[in-house]
Amino acid sequence: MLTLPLMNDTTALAGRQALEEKIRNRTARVGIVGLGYVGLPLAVEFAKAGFHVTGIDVQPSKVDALNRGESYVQDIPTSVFAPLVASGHFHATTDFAAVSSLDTINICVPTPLRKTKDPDMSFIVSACQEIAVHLKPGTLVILESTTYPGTTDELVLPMLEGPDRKVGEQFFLCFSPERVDPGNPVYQTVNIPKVVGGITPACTEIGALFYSQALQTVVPVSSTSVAEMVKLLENTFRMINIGLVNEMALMCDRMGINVWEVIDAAATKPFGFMPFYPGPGLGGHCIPIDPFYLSWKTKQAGIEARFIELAGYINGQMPHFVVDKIQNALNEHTKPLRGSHVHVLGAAYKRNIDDMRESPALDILHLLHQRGALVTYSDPFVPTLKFDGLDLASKDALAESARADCTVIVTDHSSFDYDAIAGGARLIVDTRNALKGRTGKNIVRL
Ligand code: SAJ
Repeated sequence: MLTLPLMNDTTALAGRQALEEKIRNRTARVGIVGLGYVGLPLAVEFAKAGFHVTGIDVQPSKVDALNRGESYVQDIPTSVFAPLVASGHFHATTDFAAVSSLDTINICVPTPLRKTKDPDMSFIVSACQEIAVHLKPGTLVILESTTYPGTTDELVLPMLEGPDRKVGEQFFLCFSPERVDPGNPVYQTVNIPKVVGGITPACTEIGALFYSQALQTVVPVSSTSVAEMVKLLENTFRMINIGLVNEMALMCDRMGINVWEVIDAAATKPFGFMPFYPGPGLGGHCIPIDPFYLSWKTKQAGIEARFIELAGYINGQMPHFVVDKIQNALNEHTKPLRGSHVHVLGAAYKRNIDDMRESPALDILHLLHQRGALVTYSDPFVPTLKFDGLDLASKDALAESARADCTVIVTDHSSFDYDAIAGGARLIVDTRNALKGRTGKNIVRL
């Protein structure tokens, strides 16, 4: 007489084989939860590969725009997206009941930090609560949101597993770090190697099979924790090296050495060195945030992430350093900061994009305003700005720089005419070396 476990094994194997077949012949119904700068490009790649993709988002305005064939993500032109909607390869909904008809689900929701620098897992938890209600047997679930090692195993798995839903048998669970670099002209979702690790070997194999249908390179790893840690190493590496060069900038400033020249010369070393550049602070939704997911978790494991804490402190000090530099530069022109007109060039957190998240420009504008300066700004990607109760509109860069007592380059958008600006500005503080080798009594560099 067959015992139940054998029966279950057979059923589970059949379920796995059925899912693999649907993935291979691209009849699997793909679901993407969270249609932002990560989820939408991923949805587009699978729709392009011939899958039927259902996007699920909690914001009706996003769902409505997408169902009209309109893309709001910089890297996905509407001209590319609209045909996928028209052909029926993509549709969006706010209704998680759609999960019951899906074979694969990628979770691409935000993982911000709370004010206390603790991870905010609320987006992942609410997505998993909704998925758990509708998840059908034989489904592949992949978490992509950047998070601390152990999240998939300790938080997501218990929310999805149940008495008749065992991971690796009745459903499959992986972690795969998102590596989207918004605005990158060379690396986009399709050609960025995709790391994926599962709770069980079967999960990893199915996760790798899934991504290989739409993406060029897949990198399977042995567990979800390894995959979670890969992403944190990548971005912690970046954050700490930026902290290092920012500290070098502080040292060089004190010693009267041009840090930009030092870095450019060091970068001639063809091995064993990778240039990073000082700046006005650390912005964005990844680099300033992700490392603190790691340090929060390591604290629980009883080990201090000292490099992360130190780099976080140094990077966090850069806006103050920049405003002190502005104040000292004005002082050299016998002008107090209070009452002086300071014009900020560039508000977004990095060049040639419109993203304001964690932008150091906001810290600099706040500090200038707090110290009594009259602040204006120019940013072709950011038409209006609200801070400290002020409601500013972007001004013409050339005209306003010529009027201001001091102009400060905070974000070096390519569209600024730096020669003309430097030629017309009374005083210019360059925090990005945007003026390169240009010299002049009116130019002060970080
Ligand atoms: N920054 C510096 N000095 C540097 C590099 C960056 O001050 O040498 C500043 C930027 O101005 C910005 C912040 O750091 O304020 C973050 O810049 P970023 O170039 O790291 O750009 P992000 O935030 O878009 O980071 C993304 C990340 N991608 C993912 O997490 C998937 C990161 O892993 C990429 O390495 C990075 O893009 C990239 O290389 O452009």
